[in-house]
Amino acid sequence: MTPVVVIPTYCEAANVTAVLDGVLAASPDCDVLVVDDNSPDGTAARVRSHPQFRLRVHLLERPGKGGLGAAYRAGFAWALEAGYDAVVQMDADLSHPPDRLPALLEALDMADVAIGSRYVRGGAVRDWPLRRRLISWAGNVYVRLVLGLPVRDATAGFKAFRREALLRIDVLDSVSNGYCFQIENTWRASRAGLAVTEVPITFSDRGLGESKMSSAIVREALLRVVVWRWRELTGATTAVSGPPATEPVGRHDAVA
Ligand SMILES: Nc1nc2c(ncn2[C@@H]2O[C@H](COP(=O)(O)OP(=O)(O)OP(=O)(O)O)[C@@H](O)[C@H]2O)c(=O)[nH]1
Ligand SMILES: [Mg+2]
Repeated sequence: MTPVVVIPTYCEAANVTAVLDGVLAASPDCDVLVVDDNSPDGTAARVRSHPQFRLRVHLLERPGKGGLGAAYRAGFAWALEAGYDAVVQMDADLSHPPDRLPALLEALDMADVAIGSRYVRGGAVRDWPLRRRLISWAGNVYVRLVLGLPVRDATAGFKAFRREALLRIDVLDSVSNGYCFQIENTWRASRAGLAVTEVPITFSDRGLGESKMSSAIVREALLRVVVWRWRELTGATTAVSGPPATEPVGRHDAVA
């Protein structure tokens, strides 16, 4: 299985080289795709100057800041087109530990989607002030209750998908822009009946650079979650088309 790690960046010049080095060292089979939205701080130039550029490190440049969801959709489309069997999504700010990549990818032997989870046994959050912890905890409770998701970390952003899983959840048709994108795909995977597993990770606060989190991003998530549930209850929509899967969609490949 050849995996690719998709990393969206906006003004991550201070972090991007370290995250690339971390990923390449942690998982010798992995390629990396950075999706940069014309960062004014020269993030793309740092990627181009990486010794593995055009070998294991690739760069997709977009004309301007279009949101995390749109960047991931562009990156996933590139990865699917390129034929990768597994796709990992990961932040560039070193909040997601590259050394958990092998565990995440290994989990895809038995599951369609593997979530790097802060809230299962063995998972943790490091360096976050109490206020951030409470917001994250409350956000998770809200999402899990409203959408009824059977996972502990419903807002996680460090995830691995089997190729078939991305196709199954119609990921390119997802609609969220901000961090709601994370929730949307977990919801789509759950509703499609995919096998979703959680792998413990220790999440660290970003050390360098600025957060892109905003009240608009939080509002988008609060609102969309309620609208999705409302539409489900009124029969107006389902997350994905087609019947639910009864076993991991990629399982046969995994054991073959
Ligand atoms: N390409 C692209 N990347 C983005 C955009 N917004 C955020 N990102 C990247 O998405 C990842 C997550 O963004 P963060 O600002 O760390 O947001 P967060 O992790 O939800 O919030 P913090 O906990 O405050 O760090 C980082 O790698 C960002 O550089 C965007 O509009 N375009
Ligand atoms: Mg972050």
